[in-house]
Amino acid sequence: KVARSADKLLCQMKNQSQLRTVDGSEKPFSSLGWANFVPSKPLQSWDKRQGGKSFKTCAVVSSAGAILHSGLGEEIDSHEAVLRFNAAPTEGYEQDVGTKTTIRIINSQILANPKHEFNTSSIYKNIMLVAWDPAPYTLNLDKWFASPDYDLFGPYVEHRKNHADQLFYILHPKYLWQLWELIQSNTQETIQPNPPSSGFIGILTMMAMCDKLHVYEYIPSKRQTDLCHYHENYYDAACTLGAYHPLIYEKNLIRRMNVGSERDLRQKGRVTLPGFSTISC
Ligand code: NCC
Repeated sequence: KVARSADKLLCQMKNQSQLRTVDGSEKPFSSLGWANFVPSKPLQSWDKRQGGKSFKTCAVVSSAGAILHSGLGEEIDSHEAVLRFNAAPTEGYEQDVGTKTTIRIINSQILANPKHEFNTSSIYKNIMLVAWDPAPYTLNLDKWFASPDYDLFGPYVEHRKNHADQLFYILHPKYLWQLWELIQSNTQETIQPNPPSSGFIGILTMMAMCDKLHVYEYIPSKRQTDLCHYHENYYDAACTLGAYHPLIYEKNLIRRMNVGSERDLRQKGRVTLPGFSTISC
């Protein structure tokens, strides 16, 4: 039941993950007038399944230490869109991670913790931002609004008011738990109901928004290391294998969907995935 072929898996992902953001149509957001300050161009505008216009080629760049000394910068920059995570910088690491950033997926800590300087740091400017926070599994939006994991709502509203032109979305928790279900339904073990990592969320989001994508150093290459991030001198194997997030299961799933070669995986840490719009189920 659990061992599915790549095609079946891809179809399951395509059919059971509906890209969705907080758009102000539901309570409590509707009563608070959110419909007026979320971007008028929805994230679904890039999802061909929902009538949008997708990116042709995309790169997803994990923050893993193993990308150091990869020399992949130029290759990464050659994609139409590049997705990065949280506070991962490009400055000083251009040779290995590239210079281009089109979208950043940020968890709610980035918005809530002053150390990230969300309002002033240049890494969050002139790009598309997609934030997430793990709502209760029950999807009670009132509860979520009253007590998110880290307070992202205040900073989000503030940022929307000051930078109305910047595309900035909050993923709908329903979407996050759909992704979790996809991981669980393809895993023999029982997984804790903790949300997927930004990495998995970013990959699935890009499968909805791109015709083709390359994911770098999410599945470790031959450069695998305990160095947590390429930009930080901190060592912990859990960054790669997981503690809170069901990382090992996410990664198994992505590995099983890879349509690229084993050589690219080993040498570059590169997985190739088709966009949802290009697969017929
Ligand atoms: O570390 P983080 O993740 O920002 O990494 C982004 C994504 O890259 C992949 N990754 C990272 C390191 C590594 N050695 N191997 C990897 O495969 C993962 O897919 C990861 O999701 C997150 O997912 O949001 C996370 O965020 C950090 C932290 O909140 C932010 O970096 C902001 O400082 C979390 N760390 C802590 O809370 C201490 C991490 O658990 C998950």
